[in-house]
Amino acid sequence: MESLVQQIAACKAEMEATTPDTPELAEQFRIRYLGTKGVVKSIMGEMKNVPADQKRAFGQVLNEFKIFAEARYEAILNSLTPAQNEDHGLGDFSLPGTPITPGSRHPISLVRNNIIGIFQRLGFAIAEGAELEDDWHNFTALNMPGDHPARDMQDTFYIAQNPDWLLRTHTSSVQVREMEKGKLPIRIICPGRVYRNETISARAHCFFHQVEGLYIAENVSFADLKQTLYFFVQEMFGKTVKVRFRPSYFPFTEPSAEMDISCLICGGSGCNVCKQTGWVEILGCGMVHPAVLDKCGIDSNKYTGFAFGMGIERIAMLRYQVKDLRLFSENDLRFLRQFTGAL
Ligand code: 2NM
Repeated sequence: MESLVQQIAACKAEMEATTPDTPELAEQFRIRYLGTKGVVKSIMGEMKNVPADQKRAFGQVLNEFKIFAEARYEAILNSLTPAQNEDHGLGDFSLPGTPITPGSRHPISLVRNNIIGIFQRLGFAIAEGAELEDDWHNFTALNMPGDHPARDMQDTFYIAQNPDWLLRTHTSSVQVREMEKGKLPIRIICPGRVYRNETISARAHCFFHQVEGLYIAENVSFADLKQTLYFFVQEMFGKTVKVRFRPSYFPFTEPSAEMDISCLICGGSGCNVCKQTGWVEILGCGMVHPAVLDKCGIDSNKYTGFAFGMGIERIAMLRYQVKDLRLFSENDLRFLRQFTGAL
């Protein structure tokens, strides 16, 4: 123990006498005294040879020595000039950083969240699924067999390795999967990206975003469909909005309809947004076709349901008066920054 105390004293003196004046020398100092194979560690290792009755006292000496060594190293670092200490050829680290401007939600996300929120308040749950689908869930289960003309209108992208696989053309495929689970009633809202093989223009793209809804239970009627969608547009566009339903056709619903709202721009008097009609189309809807229910394993004698689908881009274009759909997928910050704080 006596010799160890002497060793420590000598080591302290040595440390005080060394004055490394470059970062490299300071690092050498650290390695020699404080490194994993350094002097401090090796003297610490002597603890095991100290007689039991002296361990306590020696422990204190050792601890004080370690603190001394660390303080000495700290002092050496501080004595280096700021440039030596901080500039590793990368500039002056004491300068303020480049500010990072906070981002904002994408307008499609804003509108999607808004739509989802309204239906959630009506008791709809969110259901999501894969963008890569098989023929059955995207087409056949929805009353669109291989030779159906509606397939031309929803031409999509097929996967070369397996002709049964494709990029979904609507989120109805998620609804088919929910129906197949067989748990009723079903009240779901399905947001997501969908694909169509279209020539790209200001009004069409090879992908867009959709929200589809589905409600299946006993005694669900077309009146339920109309009232639900009327509530939705009042929440979305304000209480003064008017609606109209026009008969339409979808293979998966019967009857089917298209819903228009009174033009938000001119209030119905006629402008170029509504093409002088006073009305703008916002979604398609209908009563789920009994053949679709049966294909999905639901007893069409017991259950009825309604479904609807809308394009988020379309609603966002109306809400923000965006004239070209391509702006939503170009990632131009001059466009996207305009939605900071929107909604
Ligand atoms: C629409 C319009 C009308 C629809 C139908 C179904 C399902 F799975 F229940 F058959 N899902 N979505 C539907 C009905 C979608 O979009 C314009």
